[in-house]
Amino acid sequence: MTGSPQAPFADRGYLIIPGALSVDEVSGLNKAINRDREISKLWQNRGNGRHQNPNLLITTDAFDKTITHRSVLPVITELIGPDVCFEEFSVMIREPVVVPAPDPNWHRDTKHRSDHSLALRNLSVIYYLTDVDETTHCFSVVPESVDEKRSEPDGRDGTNAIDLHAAAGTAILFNAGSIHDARQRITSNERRTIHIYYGHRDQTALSNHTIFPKRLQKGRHASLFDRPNEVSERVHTVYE
Ligand SMILES: O=C(O)CCC(=O)C(=O)O
Repeated sequence: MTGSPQAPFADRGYLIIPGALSVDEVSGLNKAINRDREISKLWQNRGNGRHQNPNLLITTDAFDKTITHRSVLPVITELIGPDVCFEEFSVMIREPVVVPAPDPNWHRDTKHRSDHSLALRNLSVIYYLTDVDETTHCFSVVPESVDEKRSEPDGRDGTNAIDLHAAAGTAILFNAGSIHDARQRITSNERRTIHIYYGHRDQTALSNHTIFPKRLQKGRHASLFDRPNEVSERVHTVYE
């Protein structure tokens, strides 16, 4: 990406990186999802046609590169700071919808961090793995400036949400404290996405959704994984 990521983040709390993943990478990841769906019992049916697996990293290493990808990690590190750490990983599939699509359930995933220059407690990356436009489900987010975030807003009004349409391979980086949800549409297309969360090493873990595989704590980006959540610590102790 060109230009500093700070300005769009300060201004509206998100930015878009088109072509973050190549066509070949997208294709490889979709094949890995197809394989995983055949063998894994870790997929959760979350209702309304939403299927999600927060533990794909357990059954395959095919997604490791998306967490540390050269097109996003330097940007994430610049936004969060050098104490950035990994928090959570999942893959989501939203099925086609033939009946009137459910309304969005506007929400904020986390609080803000008022002592951070961008009020960032947690940052989320969404990779689109299928093309997303006005005929498909899309991710939708309410722009909110850093000054608004510093006042720790708690509202859940999605009236001003922006629908983000982009090609497969696009990465969306957003402040997880922003108001957002999926905008579901009547569509014959499945939408596939990867959702990754990052935070600060000095704060408590965001969740216990994802077990961190030990291999990630040994690689080139080991420091990103050196503040595991509680469930990962327990698993590592048991299987030491
Ligand atoms: O599916 C989407 O586009 C949004 C999902 C979401 O809101 C979330 O995971 O918190």
